[in-house]
Amino acid sequence: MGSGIHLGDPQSCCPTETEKGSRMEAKESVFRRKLVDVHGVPLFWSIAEEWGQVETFQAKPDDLLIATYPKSGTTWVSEIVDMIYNDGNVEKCKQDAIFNRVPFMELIIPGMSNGVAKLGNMPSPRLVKTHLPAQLLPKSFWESDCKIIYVARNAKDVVVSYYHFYKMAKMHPEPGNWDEFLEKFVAGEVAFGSWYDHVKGWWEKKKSHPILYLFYEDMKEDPKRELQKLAQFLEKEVTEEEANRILHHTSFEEMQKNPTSNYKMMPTAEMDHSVSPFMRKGIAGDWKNYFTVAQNEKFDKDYVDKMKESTLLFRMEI
Ligand code: PPS
Repeated sequence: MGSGIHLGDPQSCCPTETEKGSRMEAKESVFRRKLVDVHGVPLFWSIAEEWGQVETFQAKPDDLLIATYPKSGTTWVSEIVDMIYNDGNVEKCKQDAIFNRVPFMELIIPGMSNGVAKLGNMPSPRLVKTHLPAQLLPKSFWESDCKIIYVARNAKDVVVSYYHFYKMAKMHPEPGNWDEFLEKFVAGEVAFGSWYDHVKGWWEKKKSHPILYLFYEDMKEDPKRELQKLAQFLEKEVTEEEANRILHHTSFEEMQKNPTSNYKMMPTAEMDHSVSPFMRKGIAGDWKNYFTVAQNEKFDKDYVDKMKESTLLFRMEI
């Protein structure tokens, strides 16, 4: 199913004023649209329209999937894994933006981005990013027995990070104010659905599939230990010297100033860093600067209820 939205040929020169106007209109119409339900999960309208392409995505046995709920450390772990794959060679990793080295599989924005097509043109072994909940993952990943890394982050820091991201990344609907966004998050009415279902769903899948389940807070606490876990899972030798180089290159400070990892190579129309930078704070516990006492109490009460049947434990600070 096509969307019918065409942004024109980016190569063509000298558009007339009318063409310029209609391009702008088309561009604007891509953004800030309502989420659309796909099998019970709210997704960007264009992913929903092109769901057939995503569902039939052909994974290969040597694909490595990095799965996360949004704002949980996807970019961080992607950069670490890419460094491991490239034997700690910083220059190789700096050859392209992280969103090209680790394509976002299901992200389809007409005329702008198509993760399925991007991956189709990529040589193996491929690194693949997804935010899909486990039940929506294309079945070829399970059939091909792909290795999967899942990164989870505590819900309170996720919602704060997501609120800022909603404001700067225009594929999302308008977030409303902080209180309104928090309500939507708790109700699972945000892109990629319920955080609670996401982390629990992938935790369950771990029982039957090779999944390395990592926590953002553990990575903050002891990045070297978590790097070793990653290397072991990927069956890659990482020397002490390589490990130190990887840890330096993937520190928040380095990634924040690296244009190939800080998302500044993304068009401003899609992500406006002047509203809020993608690499915002990179800490655990920032939620304390946003939650009021009343919001926190309400959130905690609901959290206990939603997470009561799970053995998953999160640290809200370190
Ligand atoms: S996305 O858009 O869902 O793929 O975002 P994602 O990469 O999952 O999450 C973005 C948050 O991760 C922080 N980040 C880091 N924290 C610590 N160290 C490093 N190296 C690092 N890289 C990215 C980033 O700052 C976002 O969190 P907040 O809390 O907004 O700062």
